[in-house]
Amino acid sequence: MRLQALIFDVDGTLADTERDGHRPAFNAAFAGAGLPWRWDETLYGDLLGVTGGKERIRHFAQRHAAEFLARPDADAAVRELHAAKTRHYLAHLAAGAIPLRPGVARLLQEAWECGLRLAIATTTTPENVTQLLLSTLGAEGARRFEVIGAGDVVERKKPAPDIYRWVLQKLDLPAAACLAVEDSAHGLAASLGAGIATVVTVSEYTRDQDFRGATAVLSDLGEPATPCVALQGERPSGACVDVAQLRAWHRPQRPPSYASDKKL
Ligand code: XBP
Ligand code: MG
Repeated sequence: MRLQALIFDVDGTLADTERDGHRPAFNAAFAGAGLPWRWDETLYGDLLGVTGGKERIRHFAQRHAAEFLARPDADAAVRELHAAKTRHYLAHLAAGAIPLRPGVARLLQEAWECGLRLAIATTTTPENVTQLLLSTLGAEGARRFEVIGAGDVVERKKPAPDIYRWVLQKLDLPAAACLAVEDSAHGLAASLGAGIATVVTVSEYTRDQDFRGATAVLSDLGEPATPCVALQGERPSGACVDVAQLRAWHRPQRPPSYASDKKL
C-alpha cells in the first residue's frame, strides 16, 4: 500500500521542547503555588518516563510530597498546577523561544507539496501543539495538519497505542498507509503498537533508549548542509530524510520481479 500520510510526534520530534520549555514551565507553576519543588535537568529526565504533565506531577508527588496528594482537593490541585504550567509554557512558545528541529520544516513543506496528508499524535496538551505550530510554521503551516491527536483525547497515553489509533481513525486510513516520526521509546511503542512503521529522531533525553523495531534511528531529519547521522536500522541514501527516502523505507518488500525469478 502506498504511503499516504505522515504522523508526527511533537515533544522531542518537531522541536526540543522538554529541557528548556516544559521543564521551566513546571518549575514556574510550582513557584507560583508556593511549593518548594524544583525539577532540575537530571530529575526531569527521569520524570519523562511518565508521559502527560498531570500524570508526571502526580508521580513526583507520590514519591516526594505525599502530603500534597493527601489533601481532599488533590485532584483539583494537580489540575490547577498543570493549568498554570501550561500558561507558562504557552507564553514561552508565543515568544518564539523554541525552534523546530533540523529538517522538520523542510520535510513538512515537501510532504505537503507531494500531497501527503499530515497529522499529529502527541501526549502533550492540545493548546501546546497549536501554539508551537503557529509560532514556528505560521497559520498556513499549522492548517496543513489535518488531524491533531493530543493529550486527554484518549484515556491511555503513550506508550499505549491509543493516540495513534485515534489519529488513524480520524484520517480514515489503515496503519499500512502511514509512517510515524517519533523521538522516544514510549512513542515508538505507541506507534508500533498501532501497527505504524516508524522513523525515530533521537532527542537529548532519549538517545540511549531502546528503539528496536524502528525502521530507522537517526540523529535528526537532517538538512542538505548538515547531514543526519544514521544510528540504527536503515541508512538514508542522502544527507537528509526527504519524501523519496520515506517512500523507499515505507514500501513493503517488493516481490521478486518476474524477469528475475523466471527460469531462463
Ligand atoms: C511528551 C509528553 C508531554 C510533555 C508535557 O509528549 O509526555 O507530557 O512532556 O506536556 P510527546 P503536557 O512526546 O508525545 O509529544 O504537560 O501538556 O503533558
Ligand atoms: Mg516525543
